[in-house]
Amino acid sequence: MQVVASDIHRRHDNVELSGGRLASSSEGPIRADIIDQAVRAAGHQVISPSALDHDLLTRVHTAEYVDFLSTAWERWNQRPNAAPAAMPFAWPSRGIDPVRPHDLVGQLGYHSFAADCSIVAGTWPAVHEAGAIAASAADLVIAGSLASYGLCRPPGHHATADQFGGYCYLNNAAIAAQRLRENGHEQVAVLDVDYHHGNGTQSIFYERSDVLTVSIHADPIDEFPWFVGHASERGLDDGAGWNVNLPLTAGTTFAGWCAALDVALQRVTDSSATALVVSLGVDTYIDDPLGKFELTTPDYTTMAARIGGLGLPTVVIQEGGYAVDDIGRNVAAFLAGLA
Ligand code: SP5
Ligand code: ZN
Repeated sequence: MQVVASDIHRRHDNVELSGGRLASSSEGPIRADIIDQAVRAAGHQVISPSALDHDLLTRVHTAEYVDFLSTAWERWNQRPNAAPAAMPFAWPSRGIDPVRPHDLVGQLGYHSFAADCSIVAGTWPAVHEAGAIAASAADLVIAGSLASYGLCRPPGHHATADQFGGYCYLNNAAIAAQRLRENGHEQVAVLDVDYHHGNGTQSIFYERSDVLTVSIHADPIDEFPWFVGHASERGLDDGAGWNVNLPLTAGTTFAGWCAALDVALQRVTDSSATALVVSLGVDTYIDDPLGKFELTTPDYTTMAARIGGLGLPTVVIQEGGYAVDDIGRNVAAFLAGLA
């Protein structure tokens, strides 16, 4: 399978607020480096991305947000005694439509929903490159490949049209889906198998019927992103019926997970999609430090074979997965099942 990857991700190496302390992020450069090694060892061909089309980016994210993200570090670093990571400490109040503040710190809160993310000097180049990787992976499928894999880092599925959070800044899977939509695929489906709910992808396509969004994830009543991801969220207006959430409880094994996959695959089939984007998080792994599901390495091969059984051209986009010792073999196991 063709893999799109880049070393530029290494420039994004930041901190997160975790358990009341600032700590080195669980979403570190080592993740993508280990995946890169594993896919090369498995014999996949690795290519570099093409330049990202700025207009495509601003059809997924607001121009205001893209402008904010691309300049936030520079603006932060001009402040006296600037810390090495830009972070918000206040967010919009519930029930009040927020006015966008002028001040950078206010804008950091306006454009985010969680403090597991911070912006460092290399964040923008890395997140922009991840977006380019997603678009290029979609281009491979548009050009006729049956499957491609975008080794995106940082991940993207939590990022909404104008907010970062959950280690995500630009929504790579949404960029891939939008690219497919604009190049011959009238109906696209996004299947999110990351442990966490894909709130950003849901939000971006919530009022659209041309992109079906389906997410299998830990029930937000017990897990990040806490406030979104319930089964009752089904889409709005034109998008009514075009979002499917399949929340599962802690301790879910592959058998339980597969029951949700059956529902997800049936809905994708019913949508008449001609192309599929998979948001591949391997934080469903039994030893993942952030997740509480119990999938094993061979389960990823079975999962991918079942997804491949749809017979749809498929763009796989890397999302989470924090058991770094096993992340390479878990991703390789998935790609082997799809091939
Ligand atoms: C893409 C993705 O999987 N994002 C997940 C974001 C979850 N962020 C909050 C996690 C808080 C866990 N803090 C414990 C860190 C242990 N090193
Ligand atoms: Zn996750």
